[in-house]
Amino acid sequence: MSMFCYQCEQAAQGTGCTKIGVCGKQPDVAALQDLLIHALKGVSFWAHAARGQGRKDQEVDRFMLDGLFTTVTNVDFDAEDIARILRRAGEIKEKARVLAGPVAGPVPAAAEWQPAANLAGLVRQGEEHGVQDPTIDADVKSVQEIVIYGLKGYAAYAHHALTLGAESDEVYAFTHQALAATLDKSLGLMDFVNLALECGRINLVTMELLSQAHTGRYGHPVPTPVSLGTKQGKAILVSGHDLRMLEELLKQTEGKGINIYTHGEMIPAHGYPGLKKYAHLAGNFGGAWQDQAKEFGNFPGAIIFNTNCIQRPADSYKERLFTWGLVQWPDVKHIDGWDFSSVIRKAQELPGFQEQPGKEILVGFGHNAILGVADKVIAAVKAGQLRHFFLIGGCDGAKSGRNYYTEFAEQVPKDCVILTLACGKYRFNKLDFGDIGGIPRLLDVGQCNDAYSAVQIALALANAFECEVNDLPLSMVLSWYEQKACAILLSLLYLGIKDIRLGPSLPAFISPNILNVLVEKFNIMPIQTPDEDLKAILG
Ligand code: SF4
Ligand code: SF3
Repeated sequence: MSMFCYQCEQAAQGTGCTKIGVCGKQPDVAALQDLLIHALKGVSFWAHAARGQGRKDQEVDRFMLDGLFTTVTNVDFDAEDIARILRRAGEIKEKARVLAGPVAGPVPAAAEWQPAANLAGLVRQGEEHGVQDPTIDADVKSVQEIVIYGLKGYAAYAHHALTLGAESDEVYAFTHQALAATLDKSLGLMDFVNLALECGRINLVTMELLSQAHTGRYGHPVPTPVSLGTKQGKAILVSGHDLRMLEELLKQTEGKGINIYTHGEMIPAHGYPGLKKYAHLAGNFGGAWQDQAKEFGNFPGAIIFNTNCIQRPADSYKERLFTWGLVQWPDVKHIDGWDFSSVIRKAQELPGFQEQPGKEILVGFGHNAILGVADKVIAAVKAGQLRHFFLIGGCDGAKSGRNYYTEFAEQVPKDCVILTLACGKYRFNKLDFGDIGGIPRLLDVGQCNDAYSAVQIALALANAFECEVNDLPLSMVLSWYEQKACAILLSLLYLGIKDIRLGPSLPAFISPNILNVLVEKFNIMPIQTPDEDLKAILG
């Protein structure tokens, strides 16, 4: 059985995974995910038509977030679970069809799709609806996929926002419009280019919604030291991006002698007043996601994933591993809903940590915290003490070429400040960078979705210096891995940001012609060596 997937930076040979995913995705799961995208296009065909007549449905809209997020890299590896979502997609599509009523013109096959009766049948259907489609022009296909990956990316953020009770009709309307557009044979390249930029705008809307949901519930992040050491006591490790899930776990473990540790993209949680107030939010454990298999064996407690990036669990910790939300791995215990008692029981059975003091690193430099010291920052720039800002951020990953980001950060001259976000920061966030007149040289803005915060910082600086963002002494050196990074990149392009350096390699789904357009219009460029890039930026 073969497959084809090229949606992430790990795509085999830089072109696509064809036998098994480098991420561990099996061909049957790949086929089911392809079928899910096909099914979602069908749902959106009807939902978009219904919206044209002023009718919409909350269940249909919200289902789109679940469906799209399920297909993001390193989220759901469980064929049975995706089959369940597909059966649900069949029901939701019928609901949307009734909502739309009769439509003029041809009805595409995706809108007529019915789920096969069993898993094997669904896999066969999926194989007929793979990503590759020789009937579509290569450049159109490339931009269609860019749009779809952008949708997947912001669906993850919209999903987190919804967990906190925030949602936006604009996001749902665009999701349906864009997916329905991929079925419309009358549309051409420029239509999809415009949809891609609009996808970037909608991702900004979504990231803002999520940022407001986070700060509304937990307050604005404040600069906070995070311990890399351990506290005496039982332990639970939380990995992923979902702060609400962490909050519920903190509540349910209060006073039980269990300490909660953050992993990967959960580290910004320590900066939020509404989360740091829990004394048993003890510290951060391990590096970025790709190190989990070698690190989790050393964690003497229960471990739970609430979003990507999960990897094939090693036997050394599989039995104490849990998933929550949309994350699933075959034979790993899944928590449905908000009752974490089985995770707590597991932590209580395990030895936990001895006290081991460790280094502390600083988090919590969201836009509110940075803009709070904007006067100091601006004065330092005007006095020539602060020469340049570098935003070095994005996803981490397993490729050796990612050492670039460590070396780059180390080589940034002492009179420059580094802003960082997302899990790529683990390449350098434990190094000492010192400060410039009290301003730390490494400012951790937060999770990948806090790219919204970074944009706010850039806009405020541009305002203070009465210039455009592109004219600021600011350079973006980004790393990408999965589809949330695609959504963020589209947002930056929508904002007209130029000269972005992107690595460790360029996406396989960008066709040569589309790459030329990106280079011409936005001067986007692949990373070279830290030395060459720093020279090019600073002169
Ligand atoms: Fe390969 Fe990435 Fe697709 Fe996994 S998500 S199959 S690693 S391209
Ligand atoms: Fe990392 Fe998976 Fe993308 Fe939120 S945790 S940035 S890769």
